[in-house]
Amino acid sequence: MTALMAAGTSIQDQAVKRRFPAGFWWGAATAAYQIEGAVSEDGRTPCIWDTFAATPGKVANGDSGNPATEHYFRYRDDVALMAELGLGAYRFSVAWPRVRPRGQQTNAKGLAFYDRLVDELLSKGIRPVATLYHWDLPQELEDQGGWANRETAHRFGEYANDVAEKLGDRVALWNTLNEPWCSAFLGYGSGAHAPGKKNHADALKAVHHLLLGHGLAVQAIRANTSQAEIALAINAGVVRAVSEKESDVDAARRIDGLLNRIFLDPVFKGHYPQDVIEDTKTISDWAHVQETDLQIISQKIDGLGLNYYQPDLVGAAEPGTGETDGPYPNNDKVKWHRVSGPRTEMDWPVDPTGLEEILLRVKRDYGDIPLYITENGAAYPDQVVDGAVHDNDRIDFLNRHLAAAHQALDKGANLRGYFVWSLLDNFEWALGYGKRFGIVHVDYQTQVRTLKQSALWYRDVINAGGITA
Ligand code: IFM
Repeated sequence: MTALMAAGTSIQDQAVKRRFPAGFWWGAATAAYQIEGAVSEDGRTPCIWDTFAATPGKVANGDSGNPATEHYFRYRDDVALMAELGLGAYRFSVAWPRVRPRGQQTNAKGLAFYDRLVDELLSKGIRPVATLYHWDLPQELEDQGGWANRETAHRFGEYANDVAEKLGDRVALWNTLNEPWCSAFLGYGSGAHAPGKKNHADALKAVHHLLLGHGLAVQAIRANTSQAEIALAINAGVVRAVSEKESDVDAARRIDGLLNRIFLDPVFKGHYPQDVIEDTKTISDWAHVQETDLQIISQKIDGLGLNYYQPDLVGAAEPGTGETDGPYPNNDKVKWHRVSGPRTEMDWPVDPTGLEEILLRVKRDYGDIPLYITENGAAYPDQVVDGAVHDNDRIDFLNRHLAAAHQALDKGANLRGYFVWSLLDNFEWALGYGKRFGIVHVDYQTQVRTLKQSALWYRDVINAGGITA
């Protein structure tokens, strides 16, 4: 028996009240820029987050993705931890600037890292789930217009081809994009994320070019493997109106359009939602959408990843009182309201009902697509005390969300797997290292990893195949 097993709180003996289907994928997720560090290793060149983080005032404490958790050097130990927890799947992202430094030719050394990682995972019986774009656009491509430039979609397709050629025989599930909403609306709308641009017309172009890149990547992956399952991961959410007043309901429709349907409709229905086009016509003429693009975007995929954290509660803004510099075009028409109840350290409300709702909504509106919860988790102010991290809030958060996911399964959602965000504490983008999402604590001075109680709890959930409440 390992020390880890001795320390865990076994739930196998207790009655499992909510059992997940046999073959359910129990996983954890990370992203390259948030954990790898090694930003100049083996030919990697800067991405937009290196540049953004080096710009004073953009990231809390002046933090950057270097050295993060040094996963690039410590991946073997990290995979050993995953194996000890009993993970059945690991969702990581591939760093575009490692594989194609400066966005140009393929870099064999960069690809070799993911080759080693995938083999290491397989040697421990863990399914590799690869995300191709988790926000680390090579800086040179941004200098040519980034996602507001159609060419970036083509560069993405070429990069996807490199990765699929190398890993296509072993990756179990591909996510082309992670949360394109963030890339487009935080990157080019509010500017809170890299590249820090504030131009809503460009944000809408970015949406389209990200989706086009998704479609081109699907083609590239299919060309390299016959066995791959392909999906994309979106931060779909539930948008609730603060009252039944027509104007509040309309505000919820507007935000639902720009958060959910602007991505889901093109991918699963082959067109953009008409109301979104109408809502944004003063900002964009949508001339960037070319005739055959939607055929490429709506190619059949095999699943959908949903990253769920919190619902939105919105209403109409009184004229002149709304925010003008938020992520959304016409943001000033909508007012955000505070959801009551407990909150995480991100100040995000804890509301698992939204997870059940979004899983069932996708089935109702888009069909019986295999679904994966590709991210779900919470930041809390964890501390190591006598070698342990008692993160009971996180255990409660995860437990309640798994219960909601189970409820959705009971009601017919085609849910195949669940990935905790995150395996390790990591670089939380503009908030730096201050927010800890990991089930494994990382001491950034020493790089020592400590399994939090939530990791031990999750190990037991995986062993038992379900939760007790
Ligand atoms: O850390 C991020 C991740 O990169 C994308 N989804 C949300 C997480 C928490 O903010």
